[in-house]
Amino acid sequence: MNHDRGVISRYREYLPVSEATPVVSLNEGSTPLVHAPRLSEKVGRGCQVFVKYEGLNPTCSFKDRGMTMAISKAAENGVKAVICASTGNTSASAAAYASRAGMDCVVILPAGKIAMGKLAQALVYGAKVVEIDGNFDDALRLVREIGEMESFEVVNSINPYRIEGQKTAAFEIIDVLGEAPDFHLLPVGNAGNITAYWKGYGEYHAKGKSKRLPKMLGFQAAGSAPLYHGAPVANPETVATAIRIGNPASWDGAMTAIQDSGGHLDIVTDEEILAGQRWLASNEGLFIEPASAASIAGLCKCLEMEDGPLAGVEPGSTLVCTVTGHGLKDSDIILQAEFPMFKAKTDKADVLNQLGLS
Ligand code: AN7
Repeated sequence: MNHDRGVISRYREYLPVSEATPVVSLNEGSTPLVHAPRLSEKVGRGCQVFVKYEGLNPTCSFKDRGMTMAISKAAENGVKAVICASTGNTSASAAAYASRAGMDCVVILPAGKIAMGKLAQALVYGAKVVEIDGNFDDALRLVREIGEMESFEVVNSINPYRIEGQKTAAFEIIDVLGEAPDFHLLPVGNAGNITAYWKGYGEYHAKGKSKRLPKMLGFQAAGSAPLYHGAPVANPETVATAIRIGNPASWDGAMTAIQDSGGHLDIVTDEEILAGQRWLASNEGLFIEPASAASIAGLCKCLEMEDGPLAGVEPGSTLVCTVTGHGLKDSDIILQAEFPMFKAKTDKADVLNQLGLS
């Protein structure tokens, strides 16, 4: 049976696939571009903000777009085993698509720094999980070394097929809006996604599918901001474990996207990230993981800046924030925080009393 859904089947003519490529897909992509009325109000001037909700992919992050390409090409090349380093989401996605393709999957993870939901995913999909006493950058270095052995195909974003698949998110946005947004905001970790979006916007523009290119605004966590500081960070730290990365693989791609688009690179603190996460959940009904909230926190920060990239934003502009992963992947971070809860006896009067309604 022909698989008629997923990003390869829908964007085949823009991707390096052929009849000989066995498509390994879990119907990724086609994620909602959700209008955000309260965020739009915050921006003001009749601007419209949309949220590209990538947590609704099959493994609940944007990584599935690139992974369908990487695993399909690996299958075409007769690969039997794949390997990746990960802060969590890449490993969940690689494990799922490898299982679908009947391949072995090894994932190398920084011990104790992976959100529980992501670790559970890698395990249940059947990956061999190796925890190391090091960070993501150490894990990626190991993967590069092991990947030189013929028996493993590396499916980190140093694998160019990953970027190819991920660029389809930009296509979807233009397909829905009928034009590219004026601004595109997203979190930056290993920097593959911002590189991929810029490639996607460029390719659709060249085909005449859009008249303009967006300004790309990238946001790193303040404690893990090598691009912002212009040098690798030896010991990156942030509550947003997905972007706890000190030496991004797609460094040049990210800087090109920001410079060529006339965009902006900035940092957001852990407090701003967590506030952005809660704000989006409690005001727009969208639960996203902390790393994803870097784009929301970044938008809020830019709105406060007097001469930032959104100062004097043209009335009626369109802004898209990519939110990269689902909030349920890291529910611990919510449950550890101090949200008020009520305890009551199994008794109507007491429930109302505890709620202050009696
Ligand atoms: C939710 O899974 O690097 O800048 O190993 O999981 O393309 O790296 C994850 C990255 C943003 C950053 N949001 O994207 C991994 C990994 C979420 C993420 C990013 C990641 P890139």
